[in-house]
Parts: sequence; structure tokens; C-alpha cells
Amino acid sequence: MSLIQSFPYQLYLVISETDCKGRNFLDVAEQAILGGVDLIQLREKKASDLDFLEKAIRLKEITDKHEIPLIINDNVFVAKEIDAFGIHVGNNDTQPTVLRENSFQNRMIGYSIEYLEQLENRETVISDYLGISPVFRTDTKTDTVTEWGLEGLMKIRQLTEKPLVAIGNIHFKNAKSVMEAGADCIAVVSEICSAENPQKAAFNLKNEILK
Ligand code: TZP
Ligand code: MG
Repeated sequence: MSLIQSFPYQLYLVISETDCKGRNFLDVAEQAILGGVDLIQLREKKASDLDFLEKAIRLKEITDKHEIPLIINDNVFVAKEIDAFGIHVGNNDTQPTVLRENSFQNRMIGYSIEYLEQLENRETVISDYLGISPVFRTDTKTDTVTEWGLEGLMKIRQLTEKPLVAIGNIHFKNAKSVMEAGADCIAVVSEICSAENPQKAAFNLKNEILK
């Protein structure tokens, strides 16, 4: 089991250079932190390991400065190399049971739930939080399986006490309803990365979900 016992995060930014569409992703991340983001994940699907590592090192300087935990999507090498706070994996990635046995004993492990059956497996039991992926279909990630919707999220809430991070097409207008359906935290890409003013977007979202 993990030593991580609490999940005091409500607003989670998932960021990549591509999703920031030509803007400096480090500036976007820093603005988002100033606006109230509690946790950041670097998710670089197309980068080589070295490119990913270089981006992660630069982002970690910022997250460390503001004492915000940094999670790495999928890449065990990068997560270990930068001593990341944690790693986020899905069904087709290195599984949580394998990670726990290999240098991730005391790092946060997030695990995406795409099928209800996953709730019963050991991977779920040993993870620190579950990603409800996607709660609503989104153009940001199209290779998804189940669109959970608020009803699916409510059902999962009844079946587990694990911290639930909802992701997928979450915006200012639906953020509160996602929290009310049982999410502990919302994760967003475009609501912050594509915002004209990422700091303001993060600030508004945070206020909305804490209301
Ligand atoms: N996993 C499930 S949906 C998604 C990820 C990484 C993308 C969410 O992006 P957006 O722009 O907030 O809908
Ligand atoms: Mg993955």
C-alpha cells in the first residue's frame, strides 16, 4: 500500500506543450498555479523520452517553487528521473501493482477507470486516486471507451471510497455539478490551457467548485 493517505486537491491541471497551442506551457502552468490549481500532470503523448524529460525538468522547477505536486503521465523513466510526486496510468500502461513494486512505493499513483470491472481489480485497490475518464466526451482525447456522465460518476461514488478525479470536457458551467455528483477533484486541459487568461480561468473554476 501507499504511504499517501490524503487527497487534499480539488483542481487538477493536465498540461502538454501541444495543448497550449503555441503559448509557453511553463507560463500557462505558472499562471494556473497562481489562479489556484492544486496539482499538475504533465502529459506528453508524442514526445520522445528525452524531450519529455527536458519539459518535465523545466516544469518541476516551477511546481517546486510553488510547492505544487507534479504527476507524470505514463512515463516511468521520466517520473523516476525527476523524482515526481506521482504517476498517472491507464489500462494500457504499466499497471499500479507493477509500479508499487518498482520505486513507486511512496509516490502517488493515479489510475484511469474506463470500465466498471476495473473497480474490482487489485490495480484499483492499490491506487491513490481514480481518474473517471472521461466523464464527458472531449475532443482533447478521442480514444476513450466509456462516457461516464454524471450518472456513471455517481454509481462509482457509491462503489468506492477512493478519491475520484473527474476528467473530460469539464468547464466552468458544469464543474459544480461534477463535484456534486461525487468527484473529489476535477481535472481539466482546455478550460485552462486554451483560456485567454489561464490564471483567471483557474481562479474562476476553483471558486465555482468550492462554493
Ligand atoms: N483523459 C480523459 S479525458 C482527457 C484525458 C487526458 C482530456 C480532457 O481534456 P479537456 O480539454 O479538459 O476535455
Ligand atoms: Mg495512458
